[in-house]
Amino acid sequence: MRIARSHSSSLRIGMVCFSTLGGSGVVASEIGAALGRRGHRVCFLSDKPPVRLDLSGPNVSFCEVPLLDYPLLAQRSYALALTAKMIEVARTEELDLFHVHYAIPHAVGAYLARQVLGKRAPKTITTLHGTDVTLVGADPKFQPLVRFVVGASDAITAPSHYLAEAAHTHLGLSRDVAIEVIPNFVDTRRFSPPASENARGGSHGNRPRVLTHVSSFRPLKRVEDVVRVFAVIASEFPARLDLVGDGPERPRIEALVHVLNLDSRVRFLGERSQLVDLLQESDVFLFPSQSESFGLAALEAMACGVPVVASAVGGIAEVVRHGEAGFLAAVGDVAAMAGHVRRLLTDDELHARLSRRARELAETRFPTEPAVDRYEAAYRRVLGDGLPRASSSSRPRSS
Ligand code: GMT
Repeated sequence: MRIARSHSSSLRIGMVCFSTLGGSGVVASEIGAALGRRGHRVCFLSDKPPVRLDLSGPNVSFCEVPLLDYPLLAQRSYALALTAKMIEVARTEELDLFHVHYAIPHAVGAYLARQVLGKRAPKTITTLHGTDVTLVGADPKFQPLVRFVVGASDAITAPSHYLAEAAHTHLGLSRDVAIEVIPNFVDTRRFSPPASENARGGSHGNRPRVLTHVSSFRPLKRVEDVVRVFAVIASEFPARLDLVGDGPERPRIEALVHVLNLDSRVRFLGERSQLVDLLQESDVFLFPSQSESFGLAALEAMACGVPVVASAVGGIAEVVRHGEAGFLAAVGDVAAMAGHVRRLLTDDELHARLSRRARELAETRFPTEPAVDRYEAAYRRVLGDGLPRASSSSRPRSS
C-alpha cells in the first residue's frame, strides 16, 4: 500500500516519453535528470532509452517497453505494451505519479493503467507538446479520444500560452480545465556561446558564414524554405548550410539541394545528440516552421548566442523576440527571411547585439531549475500536499 509522503520526501515518478530526438523527449529527459539530482526516483518508460537522457545521473533509471510479439496482434501495439508496462512499474516501483509527455499514446496508457490499478493508482500529469494538439488532437477522428484522456489527467501543462489556448480550442476542453504554462528551458551551462566569437564567420572573418537548421524533417518544418533562403544567401556570400536531423522530407530536400547546385555548400549531418559544437560555429539559426508550439531547437541556438530567423507562428514569438533574439517573418516568406539573414551577416554590430541578447534571454527567461520547481510543485499539488495552486495564466518571467 502506498504511503502518503510529506512535502520534503522524495517522490517516485514514472516519466513516459518518446525516445527520439524530438523536443518532447528532450524536455522529459531534462526534467527527469533534474528531479533525480534533487533526490526523487525517476523511471523512464519508453521503447528505447531516450536519446538525450543521461542515465549515469543519480536516481534515474530506464524501464524498456517491450512490444508484444503475438501473431494475432498484427500491429504489435505500442500503446497496449506501454500500458502493461506502466501497470507493472507502478506496482514494483510504488510510483506516486506518471508524468506523460505528448498526449497520444502516453495519456491513453496512463488512463488505462489507472483504471487497472484502482485506488492505488499513481496520479497523472500530462504535458502537451505540440502536434499532439494541433495535428492529432485537431483531427476529428482523434479529437474525442485526445480530449478525454487529456481531460482525465490530474494536471495538464503546456510549454507556451499559444499551446494552452490551442488545447482549449482544438481539443474542446472546457475553460474550467486549467492548463498550466511551464515554458521549456535550456541548460545554459552546456548550451553556451563559443569561448571566442572568432569561431563564427563575422563579416571580416575568412570563414564561410554558417547557417544552421535542426529538425525532424517533417513537412511542417518547411526545410525547403531553409534551402531556398540559403540559396539566396549563397549567391551573395561565401556560406555553408548545416542541416541537422532526419525524417520523411530528407530525400526531397537532398534532391532540391542538388537541383540548385548547392551540394558542395550544404552538409546533411543526420541526427545528432550533441549540438553544442555545431551551434557554436553557427552565425544564424533558421527555423521557418509551419507550426510550432515553442521551438526548443531555437532556444538551444539562442543559448549558444545564435540569432534566430524564424516564422512568426504558434509559440515561437514567446521564445524568439523579434528584433531582440532574431527576426520573425510570415510563414513561407523566403524573401523576408533571406533579408533578415543578410542584415545579420553584413552588420557585425547588429549580429553581436542580437547574439548577446539571445543568450541573455535564454539565461533569464528559460533557466532549468525554476521550471523544474514548477513541475515539482504541480506534482505535490496533485498528490494533495497542500501547496497553493499556480495560476493557469501565469506568464514566463520577463527580463
Ligand atoms: O509536437 C511535435 O510535433 C513533436 C514535439 C517533439 O517531440 O519534438 O515537438 C513539440 O514539442 C517541443 C518540446 O515541447 C517543442 O519545442 C516543439 O515546438 C513542438 N513541435 C511542434 O509544435 C511542431
